[in-house]
Amino acid sequence: METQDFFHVADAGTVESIGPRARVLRGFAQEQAGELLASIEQIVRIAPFRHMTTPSGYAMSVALTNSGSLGWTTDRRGYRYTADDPDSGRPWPAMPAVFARLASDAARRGGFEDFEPDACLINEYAPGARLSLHQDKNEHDYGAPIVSVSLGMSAMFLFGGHARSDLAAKVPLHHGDVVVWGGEDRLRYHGVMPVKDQPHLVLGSRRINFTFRKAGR
Ligand code: MD6
Ligand code: FE
Repeated sequence: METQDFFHVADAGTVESIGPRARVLRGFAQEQAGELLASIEQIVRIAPFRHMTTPSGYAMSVALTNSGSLGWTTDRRGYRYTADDPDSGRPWPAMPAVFARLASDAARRGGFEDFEPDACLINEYAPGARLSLHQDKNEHDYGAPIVSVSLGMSAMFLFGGHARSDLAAKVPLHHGDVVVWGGEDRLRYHGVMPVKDQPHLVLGSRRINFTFRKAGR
């Protein structure tokens, strides 16, 4: 047992509704965390974390990489999914079976059957890194949900509405928590507040988040 998780053990297994079709599955990925981190180590050997540039010319404070047949990227030309890592010109590393199974199991628990992700975006946060309010709308089909897994340091997730100016709920996410959303909530604005430096016993001063999507056809 990790001491920082001690305070979250009580809620492991509980499900919180943050929208009609949006759920936080507390601790859902806790048992698999070690396996997930070992897989990430393999992935970043092939496709290292990097700070991508947004279309407006800023370097993202979050570092990212991908696994799966499609990977999300951004540069001066815009946001898109690509089959190849633009840094290496080679395909993104395959999605490990353990990832795909976790995503599908979590989706079912969150009310979405038959989720088969083809993309896993992996975000790495150092203290101070943040993600401004955005919609996930580069995917081909909004019928599939998104499954988001948090590991390492805790973060305050912002869950807004369908307009950027809508008031956003603050949802703390801890090591092992999984968020599932889709349906009428699929395009809600969301983001992450600057991550505070409260080191995690396994990951230290890092937060890792992966979001699973069905990006292609
Ligand atoms: C993060 N997550 O938690 C960033 N997007 O680090 C996302 O942007 C996100 O958690 C769509 C669905 C769930 C998410
Ligand atoms: Fe997102």
